[in-house]
Amino acid sequence: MDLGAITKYSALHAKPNGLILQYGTAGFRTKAEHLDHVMFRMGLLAVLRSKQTKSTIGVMVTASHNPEEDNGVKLVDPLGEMLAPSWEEHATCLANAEEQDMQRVLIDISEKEAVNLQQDAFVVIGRDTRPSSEKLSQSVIDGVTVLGGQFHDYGLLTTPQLHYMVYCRNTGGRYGKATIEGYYQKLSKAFVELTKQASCSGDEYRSLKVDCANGIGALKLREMEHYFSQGLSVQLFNDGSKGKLNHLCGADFVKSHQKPPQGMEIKSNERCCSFDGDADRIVYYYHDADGHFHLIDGDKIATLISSFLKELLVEIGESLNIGVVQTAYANGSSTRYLEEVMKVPVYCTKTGVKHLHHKAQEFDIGVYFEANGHGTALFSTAVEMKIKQSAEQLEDKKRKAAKMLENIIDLFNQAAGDAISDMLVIEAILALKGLTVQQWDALYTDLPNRQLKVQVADRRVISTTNAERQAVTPPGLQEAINDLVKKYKLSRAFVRPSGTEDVVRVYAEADSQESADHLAHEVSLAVFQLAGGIGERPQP
Ligand code: G16
Repeated sequence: MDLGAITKYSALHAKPNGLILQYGTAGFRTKAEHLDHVMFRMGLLAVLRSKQTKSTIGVMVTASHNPEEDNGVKLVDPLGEMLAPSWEEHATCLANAEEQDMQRVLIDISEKEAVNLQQDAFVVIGRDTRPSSEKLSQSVIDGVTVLGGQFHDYGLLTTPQLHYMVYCRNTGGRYGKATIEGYYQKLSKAFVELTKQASCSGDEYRSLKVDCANGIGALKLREMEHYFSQGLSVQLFNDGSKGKLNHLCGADFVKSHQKPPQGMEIKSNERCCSFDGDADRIVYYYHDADGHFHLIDGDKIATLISSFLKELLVEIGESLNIGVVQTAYANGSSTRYLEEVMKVPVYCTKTGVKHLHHKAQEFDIGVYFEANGHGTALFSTAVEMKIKQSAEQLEDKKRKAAKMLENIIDLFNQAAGDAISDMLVIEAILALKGLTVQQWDALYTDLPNRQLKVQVADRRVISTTNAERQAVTPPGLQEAINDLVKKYKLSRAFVRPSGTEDVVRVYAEADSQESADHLAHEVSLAVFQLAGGIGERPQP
């Protein structure tokens, strides 16, 4: 380690005095102007992690669903997963070290993690379309090079594409080719193979409107569309040509406001979807004949996918264990439907893909989705091998189902939730099953719900337990929520500090929209009073 060079370069990426940041739900996120030092230091950390794991590590510069002025960074571990928890702690220590302590912290991490500093390191970097991203990714590169790491800068990528690249590189190409072409070809080939089997391939199944949140998803979908156009034609909206990133559009806006994005004209019963700013989330929606808006969120996506996978397994004659993983935000109706109608075990974890992904790995087939549209399906290596064999050996009808499953496995991005990959999976399933968007929506009826945000002086005063469904601190808050919930039928509410924005999130559901709205508002007031609310009191 050339400590002199590190000190010299670090001074060029100096930390603002007193700024403390936390590696949160999906890495560091805050105003872009506060992140230069964090980027440089994450470049350093990625090199150490690469040396330790003897693998390629990814660094993604994005703040996903956050406003355009924000930015963020997260590290991607060898198999395309989120960074291991102990390294998240190192990331927080390194990002917050004052200049004079940087060297000591770097040495401490290397010693604690037994990093062989002589080992080579390789880091791949991707970034979203935010105006600040290019310069910030250059700071990551500075960090990588000053510690002697090699790197490949992929430039503009969706977050899940970077996860895919890391996974491919560390599995000797078995998962796919670590190029953007490789990604397009792998997914499109599987999609076209699947849709060829669909008996319902009329216009209704062939066209889809996509709101790209004015983000990277538009660029990448445009590059990719001709690869799969045989099976699907996409019409892009909010493609970044005029609007602001995530502003009044995108998956987070549509899900939290329960209304369509601006900039998209929707005819009745037309199938539409929205990506978020870095294309790792997707939600679907449509307007019915009476002009009512219907949202199909991550819970219904998980239901569609897991029921299709279950049907294929029955046809093949395999009894494998499928599990569905959700978070506290999952609509009560979805959990009930999965458990009682589909007879699939459902598990609840804390918010954050890393928690869901980890749990889903426990099953032969693990389907995980957050209600906000972030998710994918994971298949164990044994399952993948078994299905490949079945696709070659079984007799006709079973072989066809096994072949389908083989293609579905290829179509999922198993490294991370991926809006493009999920969109193609959903479109293929709808076409194969001959389901309209209304029929899909009718699987069950969501309980009316509402999500709100509350500003407090320090959101860390709220701590939770039981997969974030209960507040432990501040004292009295959970009791207040319990009392409020009792006032409404079929109701449930919880609060948790966001890991990506400086807010406390409030979720409530009940038997009517009015009740859900009231309950969410009352819980917001309780948070404001008991957890140090700042600014204006929450308004109904
Ligand atoms: C990130 C995480 C998601 C999480 C979301 C909101 O999404 O990857 O798992 O649901 O933040 O997290 P929080 O409620 O803690 O702010 P994205 O799409 O912004 O990367």
